[in-house]
Amino acid sequence: MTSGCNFEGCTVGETGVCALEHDPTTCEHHTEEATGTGGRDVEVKGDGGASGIGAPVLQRPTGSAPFPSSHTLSPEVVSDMMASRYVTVVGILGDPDSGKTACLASIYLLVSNAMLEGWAFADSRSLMGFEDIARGARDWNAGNPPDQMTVHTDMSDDRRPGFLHLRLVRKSDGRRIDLALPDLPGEWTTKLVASARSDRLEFMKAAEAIWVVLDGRALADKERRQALILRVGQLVERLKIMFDGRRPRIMVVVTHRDDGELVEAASSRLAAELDRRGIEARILQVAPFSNHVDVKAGFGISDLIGETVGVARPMPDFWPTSPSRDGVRSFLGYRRDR
Ligand SMILES: Nc1nc2c(ncn2[C@@H]2O[C@H](COP(=O)(O)OP(=O)(O)OP(=O)(O)O)[C@@H](O)[C@H]2O)c(=O)[nH]1
Ligand SMILES: [Mg+2]
Repeated sequence: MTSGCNFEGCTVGETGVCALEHDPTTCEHHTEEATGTGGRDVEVKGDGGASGIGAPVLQRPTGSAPFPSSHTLSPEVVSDMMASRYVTVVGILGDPDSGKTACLASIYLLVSNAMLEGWAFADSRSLMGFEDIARGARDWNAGNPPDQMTVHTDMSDDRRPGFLHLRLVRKSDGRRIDLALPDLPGEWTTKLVASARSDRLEFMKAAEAIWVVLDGRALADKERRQALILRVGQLVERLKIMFDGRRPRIMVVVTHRDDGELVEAASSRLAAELDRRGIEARILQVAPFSNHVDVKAGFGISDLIGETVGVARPMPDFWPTSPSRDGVRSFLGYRRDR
């Protein structure tokens, strides 16, 4: 006897076919169990048992969620990207409030408005990360810009950097470049200078360029200038130890260009300090944002990108043509004169 029927051997509950070839609904052996819902359904429910009610309808996936929890990319994601294409990793150092995040927000705002001179947007794997840092600059109050375009950077994980990714196309030659730009808190730099803490800056060993971001207002101020220049000297000493030989290109990025051009006294002392430490570095003045009409927001940013990527090496002539000369057995003579 099975469900739906009390006749020995009848499987109408499972198969819907009556062993006595009766109409299952009128058969005398038919039992209530099979009516309405049908015996098969009853059996299926029986599998799950009463405990199946309210249980999850989908099985839990075995792998972890593919989306990163933060809007920036983890070093592992950047490393995977580097396995498949050439990525220019940039190390961005500088004291708190020097303008590191402002530079990144400005790059994003310029490129997203097609205003980054010489460059066009191609892709980004961290658009939400860029949105997060650029959002402050959009919150204008009745036509007045916010007091702070960007806010102090806080890391969700104080041990690992978070990266922003941007793929740009250089308009002059169509070259595509992938940039991995970390938005680090200024404390990481102060700790590196003060106590040589460099474990969380390990990623910089893969960096092609390092931006040392300085607040232009501190350089302009005679009282603060010397202390800042000395700290830059100490920072480059730390970098020399970290890199031990092969050093990425170092660029000194001076923000707040909108408050005035870097005075000669400041730039020459800064250059002398770098020279004294045996470091070759370009000094670039930028204004990611601007409070003055005569200097446009985004001043110097496209130069900063150009300098970071470096000059394109000229391609060697793959198959140089040489003019044919009469009376010379060119085939036999080929390469003899090279
Ligand atoms: N007008 C003007 N404001 C700037 C410039 N550079 C940075 N700022 C502002 O200075 C403030 C500090 O800049 P941030 O980029 O947040 O500084 P940070 O180096 O990222 O600081 P931490 O995250 O604390 O390490 C922000 O309000 C910026 O909008 C600039 O060139 N001109
Ligand atoms: Mg910041």
